[in-house]
Amino acid sequence: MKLLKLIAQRQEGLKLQALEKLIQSETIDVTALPIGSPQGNRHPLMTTTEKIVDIFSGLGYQVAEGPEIENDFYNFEALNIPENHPARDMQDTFYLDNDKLLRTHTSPMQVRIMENNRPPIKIISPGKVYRCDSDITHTPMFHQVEGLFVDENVSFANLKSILNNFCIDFFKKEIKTRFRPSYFPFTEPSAELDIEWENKNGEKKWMEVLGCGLVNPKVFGSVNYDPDQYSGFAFGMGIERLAMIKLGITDIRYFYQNDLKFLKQF
Ligand code: 2U9
Repeated sequence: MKLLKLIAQRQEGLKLQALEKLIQSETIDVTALPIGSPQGNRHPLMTTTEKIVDIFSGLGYQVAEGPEIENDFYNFEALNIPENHPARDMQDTFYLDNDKLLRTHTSPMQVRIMENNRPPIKIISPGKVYRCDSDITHTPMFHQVEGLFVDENVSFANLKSILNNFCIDFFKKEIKTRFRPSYFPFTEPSAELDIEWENKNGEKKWMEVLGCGLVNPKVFGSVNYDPDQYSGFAFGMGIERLAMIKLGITDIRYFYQNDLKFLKQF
């Protein structure tokens, strides 16, 4: 009798053990990643923009973003680009009607900020811009970051120092830079910044990286700043161009084709 009881108890125990094992093996981890599904990664234009914004944020620049549809005043007039200037040509600008257009640079946002604030102004403006242009280094839409610093006694030396440090931080090397005289209606004097960069064959070449200059006093006139009291510097860079130099990409169109073989390399 005692033996039968012990066998029954043991059988009950084994059944419970088997049930426990079954429950364990059927547990579903709802947080587990599906086996073998491809993982995404950040787009190289995204990481490049973030790196640039990070560098300038660390120097106290505020990010200012704004509308992609602009009007003639903010995109051209306020920036000393007069009515008959070639940049306004129908071939370059996408007009929506007589006054509305797709912004050709992010500068209009900086005009809006100046209009509503007094110096010191220290902003960077990242975003999409549009120009009627298409080949291996140009697309009708591309991305820019522009910067603006306005205060009393801002000099070209301040601009050179900020941009030299930016290049060292962005390209992660002690690289050589040079400033070449240039022309933009919204800056005077104006310059382009080149870096010395080694191409795939190991040859050193000067590569144009960005444009810059001291804010043209006429631009201060458009926002009622006294050009005798304030000065400022501004710069603008194409993000696709910087990403192409840094990552060794030869055709701008790769950025927009969503080809995983391209995107997975970064
Ligand atoms: C204000 C006043 C001045 C912004 C600037 C450049 C020089 C420049 C180009 C770089 C490559 C455009 O993307 S690109 O084709 N930009 O060279 N941009 S100075 O100057 C400003 C901006 C705002 C109120």
